[in-house]
Amino acid sequence: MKRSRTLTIALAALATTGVTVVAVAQGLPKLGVKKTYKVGFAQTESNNPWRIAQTKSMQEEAKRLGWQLVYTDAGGSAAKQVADVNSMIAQKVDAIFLAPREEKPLAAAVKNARAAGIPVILLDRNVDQSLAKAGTDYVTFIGSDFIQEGQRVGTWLKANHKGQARVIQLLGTTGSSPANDRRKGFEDAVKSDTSIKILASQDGDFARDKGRQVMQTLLQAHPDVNVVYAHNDEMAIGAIAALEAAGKKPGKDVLVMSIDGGKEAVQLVANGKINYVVECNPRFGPKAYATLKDYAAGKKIPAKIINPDRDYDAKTAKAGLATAY
Ligand code: GYE
Repeated sequence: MKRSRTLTIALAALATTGVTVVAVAQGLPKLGVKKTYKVGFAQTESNNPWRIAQTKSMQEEAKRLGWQLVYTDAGGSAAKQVADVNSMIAQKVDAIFLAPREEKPLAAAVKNARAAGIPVILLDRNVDQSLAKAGTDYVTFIGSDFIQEGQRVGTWLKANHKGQARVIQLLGTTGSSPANDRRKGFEDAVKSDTSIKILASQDGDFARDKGRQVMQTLLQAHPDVNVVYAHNDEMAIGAIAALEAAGKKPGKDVLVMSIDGGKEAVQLVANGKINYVVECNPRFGPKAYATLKDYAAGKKIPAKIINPDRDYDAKTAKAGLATAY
């Protein structure tokens, strides 16, 4: 390693005092080119088809490549996911793929891995950009543009609602990047339209039954709701159950919009109970490992790699069903 003259003098001076000097890494940990790798995938939870499809894609591609995959499931706990990453570090994996449950707590896990010399690639969710940065703390983020997803829902609503739109927004997990960004994109898109009013926005944790419960409660406070925007399919499906239990017709009395585009939701679009879905593709495997290989080969990796996403409405849902995950 080439050191500056000043640094060499400073190190020599410190050595005489008996202080041990640990070199602090600048930039990302290196990764050598190898035939196979042992990599970690720290999943956030497995309670919905989106997560299951993502895990399957990561496992299948590792198998196809002949790589060893250390898989953990944090079961919906950010603290467990931090511990999972630490255990991967202890097992000396070559690299870590992380789907960070929440933006802030998982930034610390990214930094732990970096300090241990293990490169991290973020999958599907991001970390707080003021705490950890692409190109320094982690290699890149691979996933959808969540702000754009929210904007697409807002734009669709502006073009398709009739009269006054009274919206209930079911938010994804508090502190997660898709919840923050899907809200921002949507609210920015509808802000200028005075015929759209957001009655309430509440956390449904990206989960079906939580979405149902939250919708049931909000329906009592806002019986005049005529639009539901759910940050994922699961909460939309939960909301549909609550609407039907209250005697309303989802898709007709109440417009329903969501994000993800799983088969069940796309089928509901075809059946007319959901009006509009923006896809968020969970099939990360091939792109994730190809990106790691590029990184090992010394190629320049962009700070973000954005997946292209389709959308589904009454006209396109049937045709899209076959390829929806
Ligand atoms: O929409 C949801 C999942 O982070 C993009 O998390 C992902 C979201 C996805 O649990 O269904």
